[in-house]
Amino acid sequence: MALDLKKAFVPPPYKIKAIEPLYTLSHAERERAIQSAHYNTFLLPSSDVYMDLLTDSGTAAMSDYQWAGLMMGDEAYAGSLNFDHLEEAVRDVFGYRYIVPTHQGRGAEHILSKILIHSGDVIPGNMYFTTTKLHQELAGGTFSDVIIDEAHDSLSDHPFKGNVDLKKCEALVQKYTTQKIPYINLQACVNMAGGQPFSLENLKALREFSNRYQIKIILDATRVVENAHFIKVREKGYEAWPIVSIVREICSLTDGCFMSAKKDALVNIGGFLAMNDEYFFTEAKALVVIFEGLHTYGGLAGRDLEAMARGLYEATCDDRFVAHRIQQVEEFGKKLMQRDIPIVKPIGGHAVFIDAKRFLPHLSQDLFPAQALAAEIYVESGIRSMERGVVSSGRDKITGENIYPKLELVRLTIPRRVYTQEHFEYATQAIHEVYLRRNAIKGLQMTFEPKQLRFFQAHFQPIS
Ligand code: PM9
Repeated sequence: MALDLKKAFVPPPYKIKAIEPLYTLSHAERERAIQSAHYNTFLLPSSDVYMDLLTDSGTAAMSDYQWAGLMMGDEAYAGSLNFDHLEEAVRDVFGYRYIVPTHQGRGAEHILSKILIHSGDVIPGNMYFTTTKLHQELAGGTFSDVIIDEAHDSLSDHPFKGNVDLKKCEALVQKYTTQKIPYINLQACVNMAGGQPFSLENLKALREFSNRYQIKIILDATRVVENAHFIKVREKGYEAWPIVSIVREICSLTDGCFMSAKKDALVNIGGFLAMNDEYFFTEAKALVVIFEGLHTYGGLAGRDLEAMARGLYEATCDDRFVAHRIQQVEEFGKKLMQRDIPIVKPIGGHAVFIDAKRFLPHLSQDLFPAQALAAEIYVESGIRSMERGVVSSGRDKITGENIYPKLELVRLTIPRRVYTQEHFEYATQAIHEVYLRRNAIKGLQMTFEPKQLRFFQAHFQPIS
């Protein structure tokens, strides 16, 4: 039976071979646990968590084929066979000529930023991502948001909220000149916007723009497979294209990419930079050896490279994988909507995002409503989620003031191939319980703030 991904219910293209037991703390124990974690879900021990929706990063269940690949690790310091496999996979799936492995995505961001960004540069991007923006700033650059306005509106159901607004790019060129814009950072399935894709039509227009001004496009390929799926089901003309061909088409319109392989490449650790330009490759090889490891392992074990190579093929060569994954996320989002829980629309690729401003309208943003809501959901259910709002946005690097983003969200992130519909039924009921008592939820104040990426380690306490 040919699979019509637009119409068909896509059953899981896998079955469960090994399980990991989950434990449940009592309500009183969870109250104590979140207090000890300073109301920051990142600081909870995972043994205190029933269902972990903190992130889809490094949390996928690997296949038996990937686990078997671990036994094939060639742990030679130099020239590991597994590097050849990874290089071949990246060439096959993405089409870039050169690859430099890194321990994870931010290792690649670090090297990329050091090579391409000079002090005073401006880097346009379709919404910021926390680690990406920080590396741009550490290299002396400034991020500038060029995503379409709809992306900042949780109620807009634009099908491609990850699109770049070319007028915003043009304005940057006029203001700063092309000399100050080393590249455009194009993120697939924009994380902070709710996992929203860009369209190929938009990318083609961006390519014309960047050709005209001789500005590179660097793809953040972390969730490019999910973006390709949305193109397949939402953009006219691509319905019959295999996912792998759409991924290739996306990559062919860019000059290189960085990837956190911990997401769409289905591994627990890993990342890479890939490009066609030999000079860029040579520079990246020179830096990776300083910060990550030799250019044929980049801080990873041979077995990690093998799992990554196999994961890249698995994620892209059977269209049912990503179709089922996105369907699972969508069904969860629909269940929440049926119970009137306000979420970002359209439902994204890797997560369902609760709109904390609409969930807790009585809390102003300086009381960290999304942080407070994530803590409440944990206490109610043992489900761990994550704040994606004012805490994640951090402070303006010049004024030092808090940045108040339009989107104040709690991210319920779905690990790949890990949870079943019953888990999501449980999560829906639990979040509904929190919704019913939402008016009694109090805000938080921050009691400890790390200098960088504060959301990971900040401390909070309830306001009295
Ligand atoms: N993303 C996530 O949970 C993990 C860190 S933030 C909690 O969403 C994009 C689009 C990402 C991303 C990580 C990175 C960095 C780059 N781009 O975490 O260093 O979503 O592998 O990748 C996380 P690494």
